[in-house]
Amino acid sequence: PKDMPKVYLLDYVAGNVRSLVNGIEKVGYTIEWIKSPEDIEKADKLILPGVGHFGHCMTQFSKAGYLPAIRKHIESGKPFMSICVGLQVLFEGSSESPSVAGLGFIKGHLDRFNDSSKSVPHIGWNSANTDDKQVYGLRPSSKYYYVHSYKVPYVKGELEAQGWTVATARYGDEEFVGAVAKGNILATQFHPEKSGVAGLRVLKAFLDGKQDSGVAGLKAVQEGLTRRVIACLDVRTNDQGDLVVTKGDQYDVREKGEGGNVRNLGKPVEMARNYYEQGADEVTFLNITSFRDCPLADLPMLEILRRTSETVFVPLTIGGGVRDTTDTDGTKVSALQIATMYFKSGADKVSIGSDAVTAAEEYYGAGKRLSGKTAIEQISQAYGNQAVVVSVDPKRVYVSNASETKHNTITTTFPGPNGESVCWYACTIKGGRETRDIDVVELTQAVEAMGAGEILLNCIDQDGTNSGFDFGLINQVKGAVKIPVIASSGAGNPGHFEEVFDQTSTDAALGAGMFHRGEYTVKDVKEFLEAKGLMVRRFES
Ligand code: 1PR
Repeated sequence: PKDMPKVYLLDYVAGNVRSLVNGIEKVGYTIEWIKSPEDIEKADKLILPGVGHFGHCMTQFSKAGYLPAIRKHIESGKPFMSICVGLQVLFEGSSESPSVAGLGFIKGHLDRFNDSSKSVPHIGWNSANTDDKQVYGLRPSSKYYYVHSYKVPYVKGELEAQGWTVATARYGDEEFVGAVAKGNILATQFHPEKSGVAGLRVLKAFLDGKQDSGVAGLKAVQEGLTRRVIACLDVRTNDQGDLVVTKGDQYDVREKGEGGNVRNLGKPVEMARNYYEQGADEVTFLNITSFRDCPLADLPMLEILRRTSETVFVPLTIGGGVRDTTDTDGTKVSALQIATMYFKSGADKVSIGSDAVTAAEEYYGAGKRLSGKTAIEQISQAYGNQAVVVSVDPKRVYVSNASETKHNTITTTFPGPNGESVCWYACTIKGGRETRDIDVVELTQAVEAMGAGEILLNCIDQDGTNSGFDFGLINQVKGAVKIPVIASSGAGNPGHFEEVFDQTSTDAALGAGMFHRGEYTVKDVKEFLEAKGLMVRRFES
């Protein structure tokens, strides 16, 4: 695409910039990477992608000598856009890194969301409400994808007095800045490249220089964070060697009967795209075999991510095999290196299963001391907590009463084989094949301390049963941690999604089999929730 107009992107970030590149190309522009401060002078339109930590981001800029060139670009009046941490560094400072000064283009400081009554990080689809102003394609009826723990509190009139137009969002009782614009500058706390068609519209409006292209004069139809609905694809090679989407019953993915084949429910890239077009708020791929016989650089999952991120503009999570390992040629490869390959290929988050359980056991073994060496710690330090999901595969262990075990028990509505009503949830590894002596409360608290940003909470007993989620399990984990929890396993119809949002305080809900078998679409679920008065993001085309 040589004849397309160019956009310059600063090449400093870790994290997923592939989606931003894909988004920019999708709206008709081409990318040029800035590799040194001198390159910035060549830029007409400059974009600062932003992922991760405030202090880390500022330090990277200043070490590489970018700060004067960025300032000069902004002051020259040439188009400048910054995203997420890119917005944050335009302010004076952040409580995330109190000793590091921001660029100070905008007066104000960031602080952390209050987690006393809500999950932090703030993850999901929220508004960017511009009131009576038009701002680069923003619409009050649209929702945009946010993922962050720190925010600029919104105080009416303060930024406006400095000449900024502000778009706001609300999380619980906190109102914060979703986007700001003035003259040549647009900065968004949300990720336009992950916000579906609504986000691409903002990118295009910026690149086309159409500041006054939004919809004004309306209040956001409904303010606040929407109910997140996630589609999950378990992927593995079948007996013919093809990579297929499969789905187990209680983790058994083979057809019943003699010589049962691995269930083949379709092709990963096509299915992900369908779910995106039905309105899935995120798509998760779990590589449930680890493709051990192939060099890591050729992992088939990498190609799946690259192709999916070309057409799916919502967050992508990839799990399976994220751990320190040895490559086919004998070289050692760290979990962080594997995660890096996934992020470069278009993933926004990696999900860690078995390795998280082992790490938690070691954490308790060492008297709750962090080693700094676990995959969770290393990946969250490099890419931010929001990039690390821990996938939990628990199984019920029934006891006749709570005093029989040292583990955290609940009273369950699913009676045991001898009519027991008390159980604890044992964590498993290796796809449920091995049960460990650690419960879900212990595990999730340990991984939260290590820096995990979200919990993907499966339940082996419910998986593939289409009989609904395990509310007792979900509430037990929600009561144990502050990070968001995704409820998984057992969804069989749209009503189950309504129930889980009603009966638990889960932050998101995930379905697999009911979508793959074509029984219901993601759109059916969203429409059902909306009819019941729950706020959802509608797919825009
Ligand atoms: O241990 O870091 O290599 O990660 C392996 C990952 O693969 C883990 O996230 C683990 O949950 C997953 N996994 C391993 N084996 C299986 C299997 O099914 N044999 N699948 C498996 C887990 C469970 C859910 C499923 C929900 C919803 N899949 O993700 O999608 O239960 O299903 P439903 O709505 O149809 O009930 P590592």
